[in-house]
Amino acid sequence: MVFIRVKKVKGFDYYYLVKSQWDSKRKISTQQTIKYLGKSCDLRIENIPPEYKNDPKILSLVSAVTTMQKVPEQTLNELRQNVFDGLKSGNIDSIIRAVEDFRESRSLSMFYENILKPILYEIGILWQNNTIDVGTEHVCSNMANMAIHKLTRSTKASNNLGGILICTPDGELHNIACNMIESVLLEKGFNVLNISPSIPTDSVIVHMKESNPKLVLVSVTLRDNIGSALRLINSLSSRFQTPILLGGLAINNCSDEERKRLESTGPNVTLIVNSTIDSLIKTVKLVLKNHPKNKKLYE
Ligand code: B12
Repeated sequence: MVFIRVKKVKGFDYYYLVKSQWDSKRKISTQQTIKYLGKSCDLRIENIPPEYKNDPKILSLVSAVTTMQKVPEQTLNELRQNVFDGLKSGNIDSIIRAVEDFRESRSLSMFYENILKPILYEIGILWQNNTIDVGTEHVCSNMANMAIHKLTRSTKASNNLGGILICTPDGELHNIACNMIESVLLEKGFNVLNISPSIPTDSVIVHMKESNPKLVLVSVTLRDNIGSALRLINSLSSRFQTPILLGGLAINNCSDEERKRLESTGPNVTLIVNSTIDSLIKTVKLVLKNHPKNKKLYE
């Protein structure tokens, strides 16, 4: 599997093209840097070695980054500042006003990926440094969820597109990413059941039985919840053959050993590392297309 790894140094993103391989002798997965791609603002498709240029995940990231490169950094920073101010002051109308133009000329997923996500990451740093208090962090995250809700224009779901169940492991209260992913999937006409955040594994099983989804997305944010995620996917994959995609901050940052343990729970479990929402949507379509019941629908 080839993917682009992001390293943040002094506020700038640097990209590396990385290959993840399973070493069957040592029983670990190893990661080898294929190429250093430089600063995100310098990323070009020409920098990608020819053999990886058609990889959907790589294409999607390069396309998202290069489209954003066309928006002047100053415009992006002003928008981020407006949205951040709206989140802190609880002014939902100002957030929606600030976003509408961007959303029309770009896309909702780009707003989430390039504006809202970096603000939330920044909020995490400010909270960690005690620059903002917990109350402000809560106001911001509640407002982020409200904005996502207001921005979601669901397209009439075709009953055949989906259904997708989104959940987090027991104990995981972070669900803004789940709501963003749900929002984009709804906009694209998928049937989605978002049962995040934290519910007991038994409840997830009940919902699986009731809704019979064709795909499950599990989002894990806290490092401490890797164990809980492991128990959840173990339990799901021993009962259902439904494909499970596992992602989120904790998955992006987990060790090779943890990754291997998660992946070895079952053949239907796939870890998605550092993917954008757009490339996740492509993966979702691909998984659903390969689902025996859907072959005709997605051809
Ligand atoms: C908002 C927030 C909260 C809110 C959450 C509200 C809510 N409804 O979600 C509240 C206040 C509840 C909270 C609580 C806590 N939090 Co908090 N929180 C955050 C914050 C600021 C933003 C999270 C967020 O929404 N990010 C934006 C989303 C869009 O990014 P993302 O999750 O990475 O998702 C992207 C990808 O990862 C991917 N993705 C996500 N899910 C999936 C799933 C699949 C299948 C795929 C393919 C991809 C994918 O797609 C998304 C878009 O690109 C982060 C800071 C940060 N860096 O994220 C801290 C942070 C996550 N929290 C942290 C901590 C420590 C806590 C607490 C333990 C604090 C405490 N002492 O109480 C509690 C734990 C609560 C719990 N049991 O879960 C730490 C985690 C550190 C760690 N190593 O695990 C962080 C990183 C802050 C920090 N800098 O230290 N938090």
